[in-house]
Amino acid sequence: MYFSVRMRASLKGEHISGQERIVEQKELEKILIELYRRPKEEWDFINIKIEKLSSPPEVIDKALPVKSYSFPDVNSSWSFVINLLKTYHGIRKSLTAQLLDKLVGGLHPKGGNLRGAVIIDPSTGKILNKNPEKGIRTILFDWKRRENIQEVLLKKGYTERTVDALALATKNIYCGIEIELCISDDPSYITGYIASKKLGYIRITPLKKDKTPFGGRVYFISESMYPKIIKCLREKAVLIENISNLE
Ligand code: PML
Repeated sequence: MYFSVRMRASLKGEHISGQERIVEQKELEKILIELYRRPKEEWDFINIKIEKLSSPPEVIDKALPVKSYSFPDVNSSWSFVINLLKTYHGIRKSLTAQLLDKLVGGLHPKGGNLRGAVIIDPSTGKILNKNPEKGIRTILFDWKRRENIQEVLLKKGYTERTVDALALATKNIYCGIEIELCISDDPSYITGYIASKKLGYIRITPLKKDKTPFGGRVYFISESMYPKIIKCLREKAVLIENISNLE
């Protein structure tokens, strides 16, 4: 029997920390304490939600392969992303440039960050979210043996954010998202990534200037796939067994 456990913490209405876990019943109490202790910053609200899964999660053998690139400045990183998406996915350069600009300026139509992703059809540039003020969130994903994976990734110099983002991106691509583009909304975390089946998980530093309080996620999918993919992102529970090659 498996359970989904989700934690989110905030301070004065501002999101500060969140995490997704999928665990067996015997681990439940331990994980609840872990999640309760996870927010490093001060919070005034924490929500920990436990849900029994109606069927066992799908197991994905391997996460996306990881590569890391570092550039002297944000402009060079952006050119790299724009060229990569043009070469491998035929995405118009002007569309990627516009989305990168939006990410670092805040994706919410009324200003600020959007909880969840903006969904874009790459051929038209159209925003597919039914309610543009609500982002689409990927939920129900985790590593099968999170502690081992985390230990390996941290030893190799990756961060706890990579542990979570690599699992999330792996589920996204499994559900049929063509490309994910992510810039952290943490002002001090300037590494972001693009993920796709063709490219794997490509980490890029710096994708924004230090102290920029904005970021978020863009998912590229063709409009006809929208219902099927959103259902998978929200309803399909997946556990990832292992990491692929790391660079
Ligand atoms: C990485 O270091 O692999 C990139 C992680 C981006 C995380 C986005 C976030 O959680 O804010």
